Amino acid sequence: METKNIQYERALLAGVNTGTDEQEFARSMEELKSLAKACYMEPVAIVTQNLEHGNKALYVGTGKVREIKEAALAYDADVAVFDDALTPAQLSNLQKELDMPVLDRTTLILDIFAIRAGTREAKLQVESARLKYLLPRLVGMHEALTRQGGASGSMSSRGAGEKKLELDRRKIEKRIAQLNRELKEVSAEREVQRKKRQAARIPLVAMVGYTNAGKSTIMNALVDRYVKDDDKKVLEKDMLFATLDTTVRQICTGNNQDFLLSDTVGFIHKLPHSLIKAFHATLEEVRNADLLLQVVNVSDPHYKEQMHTTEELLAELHAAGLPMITVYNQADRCMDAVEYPKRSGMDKVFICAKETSSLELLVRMIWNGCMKTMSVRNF
Ligand SMILES: Nc1nc2c(ncn2[C@@H]2O[C@H](COP(=O)(O)OP(=O)(O)OP(=O)(O)O)[C@@H](O)[C@H]2O)c(=O)[nH]1
Ligand SMILES: [Mg+2]
Repeated sequence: METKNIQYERALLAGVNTGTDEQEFARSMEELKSLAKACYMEPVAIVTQNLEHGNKALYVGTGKVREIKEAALAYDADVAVFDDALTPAQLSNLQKELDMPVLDRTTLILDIFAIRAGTREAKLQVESARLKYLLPRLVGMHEALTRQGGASGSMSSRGAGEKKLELDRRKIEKRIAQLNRELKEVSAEREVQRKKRQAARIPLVAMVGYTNAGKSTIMNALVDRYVKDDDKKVLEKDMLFATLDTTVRQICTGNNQDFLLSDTVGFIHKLPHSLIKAFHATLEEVRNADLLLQVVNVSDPHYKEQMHTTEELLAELHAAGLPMITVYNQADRCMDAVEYPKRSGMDKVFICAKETSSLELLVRMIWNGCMKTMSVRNF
C-alpha cells in the first residue's frame, strides 16, 4: 500500500469497561490501537474508565471528559478515538466538550474498509455502510470530517467526508438508494454464478474466521498445490482486513473429489452492524455453504475470544447451524508438528498453512466433511 506523504494524526484512545473482565477489555483497547494505526494514526495516550453503564450523554463520566481533555493537551493529540460505537448525541456532546475531532471504533473500521475496498461490489458496500452511519451523525461528524491531516485515504480527505457533507440529507438518502440499486444488480450477477455452481453439484466449502487468522494463506496454499495457477491467488498479508471480497476457487484434488473453496472478509470484535448488513451479499456464500471451515490463529493468546466473536457473527448471519470444521491454523508458531495429528479430531484439525502434510490432512478432512453433509442432504 502507498505510504508516502502520509501525515500521521496523533490519537488519544479512550474506552469504557462496562463489566467485561480486565483481560478482555485490555484486548479490545489493544485492537483499537491496531485499528488506529491501520488508519494512519499514531496512538499517543490511552484513557480508560470502569463504569457500570456507559454514560448516555458523554459515553464516559463527566470527570473523565476533563481528564481526556487534559491528556489530549498534554500529549498534543489531534483526534480522540473511542472504543465503542458512539450515539449521535454522544458524538456531538463529546465534540463540544473536548473541542477536538472525535471518532469511534466503527468509523475506524469503516475507514479501513474504504481504504482496502478494491472491487466494485466492495466499494458500493462500504460507501453504503459509511453513509448510513454518517446520516444521523451529520452534525457531530462535521468537525471530525473536516479535520486537517490524516491519510490521503482517510475519511477526511478521501472526499467521502467533506464532499458528502456539502450535500444535504436528502441527497445522501438518494445516494444510498442508488447504491442499493447498484448492489442489487451485482447481487443478481452473484446469484447467477451461484446457480451455475449449484447445478454443477460441487460442494461449497466456506472459510470464515477472525481477521488475520490465515484464511487467504490457506486458499493460496491449496491453489498452489491443486490448481497451479498463480492468477487464481488472493492477497494474504499480516494486516487487519486484508480481504474484503469473496473469492471462490475450484480445488481439484482429483478422484472426483473437487470442491469449491471460498475466502471472505474476516471478522472482528464489535464489527459494526451497518457493515454486516452492507456485506450481506459478500457473505451470502457463507450461508449457502455445504461446509464451513472456521479458521483460527491458534497461536494468538486471544484465540478463544476470537472464536466466540466469529460464532456470534455466524449466528447473526444465520449460518450458525451449518456443519463446521475448526481449523486451528498457525500451529507452527506455538507447538511441535508431531502434536498436530494427536490434537486433531473429527471436526477439528491443527495445521500450518505453509506445510504440505497439513494441507493434505486438511483436504482429507474437508472431503470427509463434504461427504457427510452430502449424504444427509442426498446431494
Ligand atoms: N507462521 C504462520 N504464519 C501464517 C500461517 N497462516 C497464515 N500466516 C500468516 O498470517 C498473516 C495473515 O494471513 P492472511 O491469510 O492474510 O489472513 P486472513 O485470515 O486472510 O486475514 P483477513 O483477510 O484480514 O481476514 C500472513 O502474514 C500470513 O503469512 C501459518 O500457518 N503459519
Ligand atoms: Mg484474507
